[in-house]
Amino acid sequence: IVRPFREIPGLWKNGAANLYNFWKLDGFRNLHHIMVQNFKTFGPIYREKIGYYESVNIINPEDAAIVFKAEGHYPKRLKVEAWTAYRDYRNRKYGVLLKNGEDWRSNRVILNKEVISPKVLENFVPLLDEVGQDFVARVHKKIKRSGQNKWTTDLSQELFKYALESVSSVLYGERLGLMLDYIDPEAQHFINCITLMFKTTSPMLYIPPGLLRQIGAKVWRDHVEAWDGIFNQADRCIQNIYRQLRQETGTQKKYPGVLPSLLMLDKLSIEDIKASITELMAGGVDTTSITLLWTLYELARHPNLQEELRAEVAAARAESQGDMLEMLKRIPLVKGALKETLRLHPVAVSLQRYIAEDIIIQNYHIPAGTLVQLGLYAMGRDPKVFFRPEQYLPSRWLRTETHYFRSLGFGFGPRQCLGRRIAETEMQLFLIHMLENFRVEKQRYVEVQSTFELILLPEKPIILTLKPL
Ligand code: HEM
Ligand code: 2DC
Repeated sequence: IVRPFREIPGLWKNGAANLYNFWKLDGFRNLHHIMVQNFKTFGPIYREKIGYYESVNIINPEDAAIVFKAEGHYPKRLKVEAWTAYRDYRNRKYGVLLKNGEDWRSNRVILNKEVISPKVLENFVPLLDEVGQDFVARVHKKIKRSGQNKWTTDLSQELFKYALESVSSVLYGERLGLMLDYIDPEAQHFINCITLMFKTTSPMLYIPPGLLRQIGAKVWRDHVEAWDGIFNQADRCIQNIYRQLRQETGTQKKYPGVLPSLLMLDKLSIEDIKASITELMAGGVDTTSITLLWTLYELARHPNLQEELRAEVAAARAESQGDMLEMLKRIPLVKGALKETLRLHPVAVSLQRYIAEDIIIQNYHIPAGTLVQLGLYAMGRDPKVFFRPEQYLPSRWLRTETHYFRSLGFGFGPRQCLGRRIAETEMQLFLIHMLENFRVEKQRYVEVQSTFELILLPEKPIILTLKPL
């Protein structure tokens, strides 16, 4: 017999009291650990209310499958109110990230063709490969300058620049020049604004931004400043391309980039294009760079695995004879490593959907309209889901274990990450070039945990040593 919704275990009766406890546990930075703890206490399903934010939480892949099958025609995830509040405040349009319903679908269909369909890969690969090569050249230079035949550093700033250079080259078909010694201070400001934007978002998941704005709270002011910086820089890039495009005559054969393609296609309004391009540019920095940093960290901790990956890359290089598109088809273990990184160190602590129809999970009835969250971080570390979850084993993605609804780092279905192809290609090319050029080592034995700043980040700097092969 199916049990009713109100019998789902958990703390959902007093949102204010729960928010207070959450704050005492430093939940703003520990959301991922709190979720793991809640699944331990309540089992594979629990209901929760923190402040005004109410949800049902699940951890099993089979239950995730039920949720995604009930996501309906217009899948909707948790509304990040801080982000919509900023746009409403500044009278800016929502892009694909924040749109919903038919407006979302019609924009997304057009963007899919230019950003995530398999056919765009051949356009992206040469652009991203060039950035990868430049990154490696930059590291070689740093090593030379050190005079020690190695470079020991916290790579995060370098990786932010790599990620922004990569996503910009694809979006605008142009280089920003961030792999050079002296970079545009505006670009550095943009990078800082994205980090600040994420950091100031997390408290506003639980405390309404409208309220914080009324009382003139610092987080709201910082958040506005951060988005202002992001939009100003994106506007400059977009205007620049727009101007060039109007001056150009005749058609070139070369792939012009996502933005020029969208402008020439003329299916979305300029305002819609601007809104989504800005989101893509902002979404393309911290996500891939942090995932790459975690991957290098894991490779430094597992030297034998690192050699295995290097061998795979060398073989792929030999077999594909310089054809990068071919090479990318021959590196399953590198791809497994990236999946393994996202399993243990996901960017998104959870995936969420407002379900479109009633469903039954763990024998509980859940009515249509409920916000259901899959605890992605908790699932990745659950021994019932992954054999020896504490081990970093890229080969688990090759065969043996079942993969059914287990590889969800980029979300699922028509609402999955729009930047997925860019992210995957950019990260694969990065690892190829790094493995071909350097050995990655780590100083001492230090465990680095995650901290939640809307996305999950390393709680302290990760210091790595790069040595030429
Ligand atoms: C959405 C993860 C990189 C742009 C998402 C979602 C996840 C995610 C989990 C929500 C999906 C869902 O609800 O099913 C990641 C990870 C990345 C990454 C793990 C890298 C390792 C990027 C990049 C871009 C980007 C590079 C831009 C170039 C977006 C956008 C959405 C999104 C625009 C919203 C799509 C929509 O609502 O239709 N991402 N992302 N992401 N991501 Fe990413
Ligand atoms: C954060 O409880 C935790 O890809 C919340 O590139 C639920 C939640 C909702 C939406 C998620 C967010 C979490 C994490 C960051 C995500 C976001 C949707 C898109 C965004 C996953 C899990 C991200 C990083 C985008 C950001 C693009 C933006 C900056 C323009």
